[in-house]
Amino acid sequence: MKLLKMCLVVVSLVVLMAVSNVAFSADKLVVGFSQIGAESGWRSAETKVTYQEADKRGVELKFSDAQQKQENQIKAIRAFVAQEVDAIFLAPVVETGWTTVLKEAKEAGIPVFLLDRLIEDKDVDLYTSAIVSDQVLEGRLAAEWLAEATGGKANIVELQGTVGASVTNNRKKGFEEVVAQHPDMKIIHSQSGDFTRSKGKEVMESFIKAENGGKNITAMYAHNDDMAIGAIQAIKEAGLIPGKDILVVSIDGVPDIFKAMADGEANATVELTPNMAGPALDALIKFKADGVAPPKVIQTETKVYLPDTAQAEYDRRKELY
Ligand code: GZL
Repeated sequence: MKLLKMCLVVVSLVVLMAVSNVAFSADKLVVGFSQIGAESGWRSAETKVTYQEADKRGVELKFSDAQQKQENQIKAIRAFVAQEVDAIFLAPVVETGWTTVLKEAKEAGIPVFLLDRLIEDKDVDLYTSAIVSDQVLEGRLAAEWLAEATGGKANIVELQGTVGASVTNNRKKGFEEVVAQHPDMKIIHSQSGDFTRSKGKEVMESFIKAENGGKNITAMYAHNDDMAIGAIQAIKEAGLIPGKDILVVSIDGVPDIFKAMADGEANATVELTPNMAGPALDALIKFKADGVAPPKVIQTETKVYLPDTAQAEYDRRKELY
């Protein structure tokens, strides 16, 4: 009899452990993150911060690097659907081409959160929330700084981000809106550098070549700091002084642009936080807990930084990136 009781106790304990384990594992959220790639310092920082934010919240992250290819992002999303993740985070490399695959995620009952870029308005019902900055404002602030710095008189060359990306269209739109208010500010060249340092340098070299060795260029506006850093190299190799002969304004706020500003080679940057995942995870956890949909857009902060705080900002940020 005693042996029977002992067996019953052991069996109950085993069952209890199994149930609690299932309950525990069921509590651990699993998020599939389709990341664009590692094209810039900012993008790599976003990935690093996403892992940190997921760890803080006990969320399991399944990560996919698309190497800037939309077809790889689409494959990753399908894989996440097949793995029945609790949610999908997507940084969409371009605005269009998502309808079919996001419908598959929706039909599977998996909420999609967009990070740092948007998709076309017609698909607005295919994602739960977008965590993005005000990218039009970023372009406006860059142009307002430049108008102030040049007294509203400048021949500007523009290094655009990835063709077809929402952020490229928005940063261009904001910048042009302000330039249009100043008859003596002109964008004399504008071309994509695809958000990379190497392409930014290459395109800037072509602008310099087309404009009398760069002597006709007053300022360079880059949609991100990495292209600006590549352009700075091209300006120096042309025998000109970046930050002086050609003013440099860009967006992101990565450590190396603060280093360039501290060295007098860049003039202004508009900060973009790499922490899009924190607000996204908080919205997801709340959504899972109470079923209340988060706002369609969760907007992150924007701030302009100038050389006066550059060294301190560089010292502070170099650990974070
Ligand atoms: C902007 C983000 C951009 C960064 C670049 O939200 O999508 O992509 O500004 C990155 O550095 O390549």
